[in-house]
Amino acid sequence: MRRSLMVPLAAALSLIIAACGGAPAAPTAAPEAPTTAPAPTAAPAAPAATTGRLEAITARGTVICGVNNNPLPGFASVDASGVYSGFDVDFCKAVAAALFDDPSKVEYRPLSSQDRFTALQTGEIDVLIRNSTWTLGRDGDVGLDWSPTTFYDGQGMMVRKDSGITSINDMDGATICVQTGTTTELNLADVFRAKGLTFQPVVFPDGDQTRSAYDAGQCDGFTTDKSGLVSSITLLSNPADHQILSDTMSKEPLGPSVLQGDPKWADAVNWITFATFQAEEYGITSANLAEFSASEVPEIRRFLGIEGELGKGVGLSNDFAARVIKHVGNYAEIYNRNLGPDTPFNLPRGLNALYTEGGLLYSPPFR
Ligand SMILES: N[C@@H](CCC(=O)N[C@@H](CS)C(=O)NCC(=O)O)C(=O)O
Repeated sequence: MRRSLMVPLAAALSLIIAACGGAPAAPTAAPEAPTTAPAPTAAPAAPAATTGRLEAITARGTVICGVNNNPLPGFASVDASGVYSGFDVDFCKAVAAALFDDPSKVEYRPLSSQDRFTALQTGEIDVLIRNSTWTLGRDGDVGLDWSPTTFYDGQGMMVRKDSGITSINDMDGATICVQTGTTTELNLADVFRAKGLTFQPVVFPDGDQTRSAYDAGQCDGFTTDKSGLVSSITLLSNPADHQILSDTMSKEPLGPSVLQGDPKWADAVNWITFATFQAEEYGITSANLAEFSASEVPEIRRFLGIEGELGKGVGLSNDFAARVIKHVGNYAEIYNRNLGPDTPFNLPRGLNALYTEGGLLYSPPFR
């Protein structure tokens, strides 16, 4: 019998869990597993954006970027002096670099999974770049527009190595720590139901609390995006005691989103994101940008804004791609800086490689 299954549920639910870096919190009483996917935010149908956000951001002089409110090392963290870093954060910087030729012109808004879409709906943030999955419901009912996927992910499951669990099929009757307001919660129910397995969700509104509860032995499994698991494992008391199962429970395409109804702003974010892919495809990096700037190749000249007025068409400067590369780098630089071989994560590119290298990253032409 797995250890947490031996803990009576009532006792488990009455445990007060010290959140890592947050206030102590008790888990929400585990609800019946959802069988249908509710709208992922409590907010009613979203208001359409008023147009003109790009102009408003330009006038403000900073872009307000929604990021994770809890440390997700590799994706978004803030240090003691308030400096943000991570893969998601670099895409916030890319937007600022494109708009202001200055990656520091970002106001970061830390957001929970529950609050993130409301922050777009109310206009509190300009863009959300917070390990958020593009789904039909969020595109439709929640009223967002999604930019190209910057990280193709899938939901995974972490368990203790000594649990004897080697696949989800071994988890019938398991207790599973999961965060509410996420696709994770919904997929978990779907996958276990489809497999004819039962489980007991132990639900938290906050990522730190979810991880801490698992770390404290309250659950047999901890489920979230595999990127989140790879990141979270580094925050556990004894990372070596845990493993991420090879099962992938869902598709989780993560990327920036904006409020629906402002196509100009959406276009700007889309093409800033594409610029990072295209720069990698061309082999243009922050280190060799100067050499490429002397290129006679027409498409390179167009891409870098040396010739033509392509940027202007989407409300950006013609050299917006060059600005992004100069300050933040191409996609490979962003990936390697935060998740690559020289980081604790050493995540293989996998689906996040360029289409030319067997992955899914593909930019439409800059012409
Ligand atoms: N990609 C999924 C999950 C995103 C998510 O919120 N993941 C958790 C676990 S990695 C998280 O970021 N938690 C931090 C927090 O909300 O405190 C989604 O968009 O719903």
